[in-house]
Amino acid sequence: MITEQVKTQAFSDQKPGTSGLRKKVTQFQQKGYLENFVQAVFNTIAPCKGKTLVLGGDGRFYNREAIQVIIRMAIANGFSHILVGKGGILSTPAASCVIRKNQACGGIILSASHNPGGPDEDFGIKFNGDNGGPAPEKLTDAIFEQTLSIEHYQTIEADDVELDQLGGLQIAQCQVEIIDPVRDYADLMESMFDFNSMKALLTQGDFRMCFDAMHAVNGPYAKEILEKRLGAPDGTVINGVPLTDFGGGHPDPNLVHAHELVELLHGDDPLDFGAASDGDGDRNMVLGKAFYINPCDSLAILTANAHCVPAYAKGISGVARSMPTSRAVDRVAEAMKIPCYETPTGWKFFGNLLDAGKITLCGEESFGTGSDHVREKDGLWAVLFWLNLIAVKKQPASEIVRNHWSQYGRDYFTRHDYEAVDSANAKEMINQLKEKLPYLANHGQIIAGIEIDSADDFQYIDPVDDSKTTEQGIRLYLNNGGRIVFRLSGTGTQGATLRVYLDCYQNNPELLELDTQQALNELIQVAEILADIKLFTGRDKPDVIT
Ligand code: VG1
Ligand code: CO
Repeated sequence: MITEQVKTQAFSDQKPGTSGLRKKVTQFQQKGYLENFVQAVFNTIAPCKGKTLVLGGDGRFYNREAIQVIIRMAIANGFSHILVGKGGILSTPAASCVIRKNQACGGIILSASHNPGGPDEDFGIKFNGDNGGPAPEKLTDAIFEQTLSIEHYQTIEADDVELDQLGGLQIAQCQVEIIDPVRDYADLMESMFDFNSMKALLTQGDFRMCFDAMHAVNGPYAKEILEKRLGAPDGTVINGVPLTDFGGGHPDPNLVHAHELVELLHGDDPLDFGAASDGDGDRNMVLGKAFYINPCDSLAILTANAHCVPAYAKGISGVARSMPTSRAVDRVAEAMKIPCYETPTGWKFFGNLLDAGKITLCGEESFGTGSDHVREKDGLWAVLFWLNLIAVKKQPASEIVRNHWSQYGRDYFTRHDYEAVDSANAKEMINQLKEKLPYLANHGQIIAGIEIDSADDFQYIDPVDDSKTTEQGIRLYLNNGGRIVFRLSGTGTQGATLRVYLDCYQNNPELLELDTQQALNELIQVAEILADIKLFTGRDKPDVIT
């Protein structure tokens, strides 16, 4: 085999964001664009000789082409073993599982997660390390450095590998193995949850559910686990075939984009339980009968009830949530006398805490929940966790949530997204807020009748390796128990996306069932007065409210 050194031009825009490098497909199709980034990854983790690499993606447009390019490059760079999901498919949590199970040095996951797919839409690539988790900032910074000065990449001349046939193929020093993308993951799930009780729930009573895979990667996983192993009726999984453009939709499991599912949980003959996951299978939305479960509440409830699940029956060591996530889980941790960590947005910040055994469960407001079983958030895992709770507690989802609120109080939470706004204006808005911080923090300002207790720009020092991450969002604490957070998204591919997070605690038993937007209305006013959102975004309302 002859390794080719291909001369290439560096690109200046390959800095990974919250979760890998995400760009328009057309950008990835530029000559050398994908190759440069992949070579930068290999240079950073070198030497690759003799190591195992896991490779797969969410099946979106350009997935298969990119996989062929990466296989050739991985062989040229000296890997001795490449594990590729059949059809180029691996959900993000399954990739994490496969990396860990096979002691791989890491994996490359091709996904832009919840962003739409197709020739004019988004593509993405991220590297996960040997713990199965997203590369920490040290590593993504080093990869970015490499992309700035790269001059060559290495590849070989070889035919495309047949991705749709299980089995191994020796190419030069490397064994390329096409693996079942579902089996290891499904086995792991079966080892963690009370499948007997769940099977009884799904087959013996009148409980009816639906899982919306949104034509994204989780279809085959959900069919195997829910329909085959747990015996749910055929058709329980809808939109179960992964499509390169996700059927034209946004594979983002929220009330706006998963409307087909939402309709099945309402109306004359609503189902008992519904769930959906995103493009790469790491996010989840869970719904009870005509009842929405906020992801912040979900994390708190899973924590409070973890003892009902065999994998956590012996207890949990601690929990973590991303900063913008509501403080509902903090209240549970306090009652359980376990530590609760507050991290910046993005799963990469949970890795050290999980590896060090400081936490067992963690989550984000953005429909991400997970545990130490892998090092990624895990959509189907969260759905199975809820089914396990419903089965053993013998209560509908809504009752589990209401009981939780009556015990701990309720943290009303909402996120307002202003998508694809002008980047300069968005930055200017955040800068203005930063300038106001010293004043807001010290002067007990009263805005729209609410006093501000404190304000800061969130920074995080990792308790395991002391690495410091700054400028992670402007947060304001109000003396009515409310909190407002402003930050710019790190996953968008067009302009800037402003996220405004609002939450407020309520423990008056009479006020636990309010409409969320109404409950948070005062805070919404304060956010507008403080930040001039309408002016800077040019929008009179958010594009997406979750
Ligand atoms: C968003 C979410 C964040 C999540 C990230 C990746 O990031 O807010 O909580 O970890 O997406 O999720 P941002 O920077 O756009 O706010 V996934 O499922 O898109 O990999
Ligand atoms: Co995702």
